[in-house]
Amino acid sequence: MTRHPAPFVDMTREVEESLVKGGPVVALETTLVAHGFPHPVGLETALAAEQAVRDAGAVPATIGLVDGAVRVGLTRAELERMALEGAHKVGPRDLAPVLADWSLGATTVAGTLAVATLCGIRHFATGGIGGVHRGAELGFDVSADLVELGRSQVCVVSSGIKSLLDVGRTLELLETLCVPVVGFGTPVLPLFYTGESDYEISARVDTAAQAAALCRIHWELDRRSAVLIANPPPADLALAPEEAERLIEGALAEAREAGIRGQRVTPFVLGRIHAASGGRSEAVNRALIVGNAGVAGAIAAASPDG
Ligand code: PSU
Ligand code: MN
Repeated sequence: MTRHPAPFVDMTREVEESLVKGGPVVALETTLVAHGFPHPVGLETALAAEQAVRDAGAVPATIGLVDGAVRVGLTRAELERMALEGAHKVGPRDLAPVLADWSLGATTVAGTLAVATLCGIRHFATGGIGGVHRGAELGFDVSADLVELGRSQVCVVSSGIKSLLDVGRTLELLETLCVPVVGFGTPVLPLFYTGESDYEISARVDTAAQAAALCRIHWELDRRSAVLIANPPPADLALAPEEAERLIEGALAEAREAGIRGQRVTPFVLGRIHAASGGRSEAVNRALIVGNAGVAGAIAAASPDG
């Protein structure tokens, strides 16, 4: 590990070298490792995502908080700790508190974007972004992912918006926050477990090179926001829309009954859906994360300055 100029940030040599040379680097988050899957699926998914980034010709930078430092590029042993030790779920507001008490922290999309920006990393892959939760007009549960997407110059590859959210309102807020939502080989918004939806999106690209060009133009126009690349889940594993909705409704009802609130909502609901679908939602979730990592790697590799 070498000490990065930003305080509290440790980068692996590999990541630092690639960044210094303007090479392709893809940030990966750890909340999905620690809270998105039962063990050992989270760990396996993280390792497969890193490999997909490498296969596409880029360097993976999996981010988490370990022993008072932000680590950019985790070792396998650290990833294992993330998956096993009940790491804190770390959004942007949690970075300082978790660093201050030296606990283990798994960064969300928002937390990871904050770190990527600090380090000058321009590409990032996840499963599905957070957004406006259903019922947020009463409960105010709107993910900090949206705030950071609105102010991070990062190309974010996800399988659209998690359909357990209020997708329409999330799209509205993304527009308000000046974030282009770009279909990757699709004219409609993928909904995480399903590739199809009735939501149209503002733009479409069909290749990594086109995505890279679009991002470059967005930032050359001095736009300070992210570009969201919406990549559908693999068709052979995707769930039927009606089935996905039924699973989501069931899991949200369970969450309400159990009084689950705040940061625990998303992990709880994903877990209940995995259980109720007999593992099929888990299989598509895992595959889409790895697919998104590959697409982010290809876009990074097609970008002139990583
Ligand atoms: N994508 C997945 N599984 C996940 C997540 C994304 O396939 O668990 C995580 C991301 O870290 C995202 C978080 O930031 O869910 C959203 O949490 P919340 O709704 O509490 O902001
Ligand atoms: Mn929330």
